[in-house]
Parts: sequence; C-alpha cells; structure tokens
Amino acid sequence: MPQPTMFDSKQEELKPAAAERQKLLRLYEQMLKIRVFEEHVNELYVGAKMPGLAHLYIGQEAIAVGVCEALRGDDYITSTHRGHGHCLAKGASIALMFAELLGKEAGYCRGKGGSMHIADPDIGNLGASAIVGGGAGIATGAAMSAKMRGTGQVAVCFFGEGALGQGLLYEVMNMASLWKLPVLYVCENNLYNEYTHYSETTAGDLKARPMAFGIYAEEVDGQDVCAVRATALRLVRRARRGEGPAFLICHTYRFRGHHVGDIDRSFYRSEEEEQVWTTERDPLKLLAQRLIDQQMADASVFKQVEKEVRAEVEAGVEFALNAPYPDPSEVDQHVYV
Ligand SMILES: Cc1ncc(C[n+]2csc(CCOP(=O)(O)OP(=O)(O)O)c2C)c(N)n1
Repeated sequence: MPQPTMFDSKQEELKPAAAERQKLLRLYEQMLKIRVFEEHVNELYVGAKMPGLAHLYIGQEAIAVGVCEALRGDDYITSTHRGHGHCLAKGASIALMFAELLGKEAGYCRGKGGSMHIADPDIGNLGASAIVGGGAGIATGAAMSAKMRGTGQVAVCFFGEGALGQGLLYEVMNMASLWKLPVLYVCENNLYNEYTHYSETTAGDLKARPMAFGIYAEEVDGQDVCAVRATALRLVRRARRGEGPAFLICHTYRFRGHHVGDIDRSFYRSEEEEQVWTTERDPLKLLAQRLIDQQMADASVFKQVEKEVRAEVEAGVEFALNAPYPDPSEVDQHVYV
C-alpha cells in the first residue's frame, strides 16, 4: 500500500486553495524552525555552553525542507557536517538534538557524537557525517537495500559541492546508474568549500558529472522552497517507479560562516555579496512574500507562527540545558575503542 508523503497525509480533506495555503505555511514553519534552531545553536556556542563547533544551515533551509516534504516518512536520508536542517526537516526531536549538541545523555548519540553525527534510524535519518562525501555510499547502499526488499523506499543523499571532489561519489553513482537504484543525489552548491570559492576547486560543468554516468540531472533555485519541493517530488516519484537515480543541483548560499567561529569572512568573500543574498535571496522572506502576494497570509499570521516556533525551540534548549551529562563510567561505551 503506497504511503503518502509527509505533507499529503495532512491535507487529504482540504479544498484546493486551503490545501495550498496550508502547504505553504507548513513549508514556512519548517524553514523557520531550522532558522531559529540554528540561531540558538550560535548563541549556545557564543555563550560557551556548547562544546565543539557547529556548521549552521542558515540560508539553505529551503533545500532540506523542500526535499524532505517530498519524501515518505520511511524514506532514507544521509546528511553532512552542515546537517541540523536535514535532521529537523526529516522530523528529528528538537530537544534530543540540543541534548546531543550539549553533550547530554538524552542526546541522539548519548552526548558522544555532537553536531556532526546525529542519526535517527526510526525516522529514516541514516546519519550525518563529518567526512565530506561520506554519506554517498550509505545512501546508495540504502537505496540498493530498498530495491532488493521491494519496499518502494527512496534514499536521498545531501551533500555540498565540496563532495564533488570525492572519489566515492563517482563509484556509487556508477553502480546506482547501472542498477537503477532509487537514490536522489542532492548537491547543495552554496558557492564555498570552507574558505575557497567552488570555481577554484571544481572543474567543468557540475551537471556533466552525473550525466557522464547516464544519471538524469536537473538544477533548481535552492532559495525557492516551492521549486525545490516540486522538483524533488518529480525526481522521487521517478525513482520510486524504478526509473533510477537522479542528481539535483540546488543553487544556494550559506548566510553565516563555514562554522560558528568563522566570523571574519572578508578574506574570502565580500560583505556586498552576503548583503545581496541575505536581503534579496532569503528563502523565508521569498516564501513570506509569495504568501502575502497571494493574499494567503499577513503579518499577524507570521507573528503567530514565529511565536509557536520560538516556544518549541526554546523548550528544547531548556530541556537540554537541564539534562544530565552521561556518567563518566560510560566513556568507552557506544563508541569504537
Ligand atoms: C574527506 C574530507 N576532507 C576534508 C574535510 C575538511 N572539510 C570539512 S568541511 C569542508 C568543506 C566542505 O564544503 P562543501 O562540501 O561544499 O559543504 P559546505 O561546508 O559548503 O556545506 C572540508 C574541506 C573533511 N571533513 N572531509
């Protein structure tokens, strides 16, 4: 019995205009949740309450949300070092994520993984990876497993354009194409690999790479959540029908530094460039404007959504701050030693 996507299941009974409004508001809320979550991560870091680093997803929210809203609950994703947005969009618990970030026992990895290792197999999240391109083998393997088991599940592999320099990606794309595996490779081109513009690290046309393996490829405006969702829906349905893998290049920008400590960015990109993206290409502002133009929402609606989202995120932070650390006797448990 085919399962509905994460969104379809909630809009069955609504009239088209109301369903459309509800769909857009849900996309907005999901993106805002990521934005507010990440702002709190930054605050926790600056306030010396979070050990280690984190790579914020602010600016790229439309990609995780647009893609995950096109998935079924039992579909798989793999994520990256910049992975909080993917986790949240797939349905992770805010409280357990914060607990993990703060090293608390209640966290997803009992506080031993931190920002870059969050996984939640119960919701199909096979995990973030600090190894650039590291998710490619896992997602492709999951797609192969789904195909062999005949479950109709699809696997999505999120990665930054920096992963285009990793050999593993080409090995698995070759297999995925030959065996028509239900996998979607989502390349989030935010223009920079750490502090280097991608044009200095990645030769040729990005799309030509998957196409060399006979993989269907498309590009999309990664700041337009509706476009991302619509494109992902088509590619996911195609994979589910057995038509094989696809590769989606999303054009985007990270609004903050490579990681929370990267605050002086003038040596590798200009303030003007950041200004243009944050004022003109903010995925939240773009969707809010669309809702206003279509007279589906006004300022009071956004205020209410924001109030609810902030309350949910703040409750998660509170939970994590008050949660206990793991007992020191557990230091060598649940880890490879
Ligand atoms: C195999 C490997 N090489 C190098 C690194 C160091 N490193 C961490 S993030 C990063 C840049 C990644 O850029 P991209 O994949 O475009 O993702 P973004 O940070 O832009 O989201 C690098 C080189 C790493 N983690 N893994």
